[in-house]
Amino acid sequence: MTRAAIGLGANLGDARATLLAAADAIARLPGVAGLRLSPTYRSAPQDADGPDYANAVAVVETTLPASQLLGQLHAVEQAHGRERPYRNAPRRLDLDLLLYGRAVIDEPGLQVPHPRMHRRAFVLAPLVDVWPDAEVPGRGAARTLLAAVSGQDVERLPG
Ligand code: PH2
Ligand code: MG
Ligand code: MG
Repeated sequence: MTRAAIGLGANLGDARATLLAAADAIARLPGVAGLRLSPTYRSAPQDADGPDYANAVAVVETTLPASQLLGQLHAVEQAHGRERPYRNAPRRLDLDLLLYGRAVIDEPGLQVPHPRMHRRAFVLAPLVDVWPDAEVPGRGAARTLLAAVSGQDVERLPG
């Protein structure tokens, strides 16, 4: 079993409902167990445009290899009508494989840890909620990284 962290994001449609439905779909994947979902956060798009985002992080235990887990995440994105008209376009659902244990993977289409997660409060805040001692290989403790980006505007939504 490997512990993996998955970033969920959406800024089109009923973003919060989509994140919950996506987490449910991930929890039901064969080879995935014990999903824990963070609270949802609202933030302005970073390096992107469009409406504000809803973001959350799910932590799972999985027997799937990282590449297969990513393939399954892409299938869940597709099932929620994900389109990719241009890079960082507004989207109904974005699922990113953030961490896969302590693995460092750099293959076309599969980079773990996610190459920009260490500087994004909208990833680190929900990650620390569900995996307080998470380590980002090569970058350090998620909690320390979060403190370094505390100036970013992210708001934890109630409920
Ligand atoms: N995702 C991006 C680019 N910018 N900004 C926020 N606030 N939330 C995101 O999920 C996000 C983003 C590319 O995936
Ligand atoms: Mg993303
Ligand atoms: Mg993505």
